[in-house]
Amino acid sequence: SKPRIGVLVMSYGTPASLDQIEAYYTHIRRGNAPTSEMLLDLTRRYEAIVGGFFPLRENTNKQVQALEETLNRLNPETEFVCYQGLKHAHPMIEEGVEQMVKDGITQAIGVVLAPHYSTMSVGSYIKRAEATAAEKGLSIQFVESYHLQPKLLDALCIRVENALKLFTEVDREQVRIIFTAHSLPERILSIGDPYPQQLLETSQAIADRLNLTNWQFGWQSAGRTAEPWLGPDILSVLRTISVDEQVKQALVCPVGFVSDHLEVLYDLDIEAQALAKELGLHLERTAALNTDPLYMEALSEAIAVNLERKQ
Ligand code: FEC
Repeated sequence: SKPRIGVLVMSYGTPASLDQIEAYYTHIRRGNAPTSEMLLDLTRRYEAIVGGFFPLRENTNKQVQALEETLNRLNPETEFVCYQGLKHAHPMIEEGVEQMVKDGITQAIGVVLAPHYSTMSVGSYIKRAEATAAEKGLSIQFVESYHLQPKLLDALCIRVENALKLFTEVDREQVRIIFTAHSLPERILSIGDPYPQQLLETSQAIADRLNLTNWQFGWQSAGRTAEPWLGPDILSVLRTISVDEQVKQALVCPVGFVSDHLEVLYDLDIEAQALAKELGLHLERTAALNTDPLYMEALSEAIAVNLERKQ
């Protein structure tokens, strides 16, 4: 029979219902419960996003299912079985690994639904999966990043091209393109974390393929903590380009995210959009990848290459 490989598909996770927001937020804050003010603010943001609460859950479910189908279609000689492992919600990363073991999986690979490696993001997902796998005696390897995977770039380029068509009032050269990703605490720089570099490489690769010259990088969604986070933040970028550079059209392309969720639907579509309106800036954003077949193929190819390398 065919070899069977378990794939641990890891993603951020989102609450299951409004009354779960506090537990979710406490988990993100490593066991420290948020103040009632912080909780109210996060609840308000979830309530404001279009498409109802917590779209990330259904998007992740669909991505995991689509990835399993794609892997099995592209690799008919192997049986791939996908398992979810979420960072801050159930099924947690540890629960995903335990389920694999219960199902008799003996060979596994893990991948995160985020293309860029950082010790604080992908690295921490991997650490948790590795610890449980070691405890249970499961052999597992990981895709650490796939930020230059050709099909990922194809999918992102198509989205930039499509979004540029929304600016009918000017030539596309006049539209400032801002690639964004989730900010992280500045202290990642002192440990030589590859995250900022990988994000710039993805942005540059898209710009090169599409001959874009009018672009820059910005951070978004910095956490509400006392320490400094990587900047400039998208909101200050929008202010600067509008006030100091008289830019009137901008396109934001959140290359660090692969799904419609709070950080896209609130931080960009509501918060950044409100500021753009105030500034008189025509702001658009590229569509999220979600279950784009090209993204699913990019993930499948990154997994296949990693499996070959380790055999
Ligand atoms: O739609 C949803 O329900 C979830 C949206 C969501 C995504 C996401 C992705 C990333 N985060 C990353 C890092 C941090 C660090 C902290 C942090 C805090 C939050 C809070 C919420 C939240 N994150 Fe998140 N993140 C999402 C949601 N994130 C809510 C807490 C409230 C707030 O600050 O707004 C700070 C934690 C701390 O206190 O120490 C650090 C990174 C990503 C992108 C990569 C990935 O998906 O893993 C990095 C989606």
